Amino acid sequence: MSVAEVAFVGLGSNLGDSAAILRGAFQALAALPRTRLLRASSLYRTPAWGVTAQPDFVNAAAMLETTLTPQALLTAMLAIEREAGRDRREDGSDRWGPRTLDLDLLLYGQHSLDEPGLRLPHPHLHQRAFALLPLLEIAPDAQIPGIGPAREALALLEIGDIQTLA
Ligand code: PH2
Ligand code: MG
Ligand code: MG
Repeated sequence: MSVAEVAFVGLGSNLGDSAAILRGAFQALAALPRTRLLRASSLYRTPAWGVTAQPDFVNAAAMLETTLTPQALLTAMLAIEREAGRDRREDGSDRWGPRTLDLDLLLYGQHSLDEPGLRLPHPHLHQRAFALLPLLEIAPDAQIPGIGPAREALALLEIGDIQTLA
């Protein structure tokens, strides 16, 4: 039996009823084996980052305690994405495009990992206000391995027009 770790998952959606999809995703994360949902952030409306010519996203973050390995947790997250109707193209050409549900493993304890399909901490976390803002809501002292305090990473960014959903 592996030790329990605290992991953070970033949730995002910009296709369909994104708020309802994210609420369903929190429930699905809470129902994972060997996993407890410790905290769920508010939902945030955020302008698309990267490929900007697409609808606004709804983003959020979840704090989990889990004894799943990061690989097993990621596999379970991909199944939740599929359940929510996420249709990944074989060639990955929709990687930055609109999606019903995107679950990203942001942090897994203080582990660093570089495997195909699984990099920890999430390689873009420190550059993305849409991920850092919900993360800091539920974990104000979060540390990003190799980077530093999440709070300091956010302070370097342009937050832009991010709003909490009522
Ligand atoms: N996800 C992306 C690319 N751009 N922008 C926002 N605001 N929110 C996201 O979740 C997001 C994005 C790739 O996964
Ligand atoms: Mg993503
Ligand atoms: Mg993803």
